[in-house]
Amino acid sequence: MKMSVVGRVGAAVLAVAACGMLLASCSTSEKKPADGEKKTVVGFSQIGAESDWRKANTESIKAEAEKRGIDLRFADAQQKQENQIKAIRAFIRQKVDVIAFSPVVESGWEPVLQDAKKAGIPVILTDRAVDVSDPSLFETFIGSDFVEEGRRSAIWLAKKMNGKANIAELVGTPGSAPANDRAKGFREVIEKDYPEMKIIKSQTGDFTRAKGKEVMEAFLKSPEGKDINALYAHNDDMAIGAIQAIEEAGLKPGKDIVIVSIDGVKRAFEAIAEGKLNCTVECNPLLGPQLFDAVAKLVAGEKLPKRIVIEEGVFDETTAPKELPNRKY
Ligand code: GYE
Repeated sequence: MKMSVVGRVGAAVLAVAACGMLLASCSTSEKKPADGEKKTVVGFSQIGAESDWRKANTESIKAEAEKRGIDLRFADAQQKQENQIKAIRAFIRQKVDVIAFSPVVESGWEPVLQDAKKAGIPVILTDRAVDVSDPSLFETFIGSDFVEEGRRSAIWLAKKMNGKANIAELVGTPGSAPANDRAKGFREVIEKDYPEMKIIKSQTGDFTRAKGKEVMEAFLKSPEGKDINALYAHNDDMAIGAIQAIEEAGLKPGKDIVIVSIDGVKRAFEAIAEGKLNCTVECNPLLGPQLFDAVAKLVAGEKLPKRIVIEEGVFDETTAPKELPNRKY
């Protein structure tokens, strides 16, 4: 599009003004409360510490709360939904200003969310979604598009394998949004476009390194083990565990078995540099700033969009080395 000089100057002025407004609104929401001023109280129920992704996510949330002078009540559920429900009930009793949580599985949240609604406490979902019939039970869901991550993994792998592979799949925590959606997006692509890309083994490794290793060992020992030439792991930690199992079986990860996983944690970039992992599809855990921007808006009485999607990329042998030094998690 052509623009006159005046038009360009006008646009620049507008852009500067818009930036100024953005900065102004940022500085208000990021401002620490003055002495004696009431702090915003946020109850956050975290899933656990199952992966490097989760640890980076927790750090981001705690650091951002600290930076903004939020009174953060943080509870670690050790991977159990019942512990998350207990924590949310405790936040309701404490009359916190906002409840936020990352739901370990998708179903079973209706009763506790209704209690929060009755108490008039707004709820923000971070990272993982819930399956509820009443969308008014939460204000917004801030997180990645896991179906798209599954599609990206399949597209990358199909290209690398020239459309033909016997794939082993390490699935995330059963019933969790990322496990459901990453399985779905991957299948959607191979079923539509790549009839010779076949998933010959699929089992959960619960998003942990130890389980990823254990399940990969079992895959390799199974009758179909010798046919596996590709691995799709729903997160990097399971891929790292599987790499160990592949090496212990006398095979070369990254060569005999081509591996794609999701998250993009630093350890995955290192494994790509070592030639043991082939590709990581990014899933950004640094959700603290967006979470507390949303909290500030709720406290100010503003309405939030129902969905806040995180932008992310794909890194393989050709692009990962350049990104490694910049990696923050
Ligand atoms: O991919 C995995 C973690 O919910 C997106 O949970 C998150 C997933 C992430 O344990 O590493």
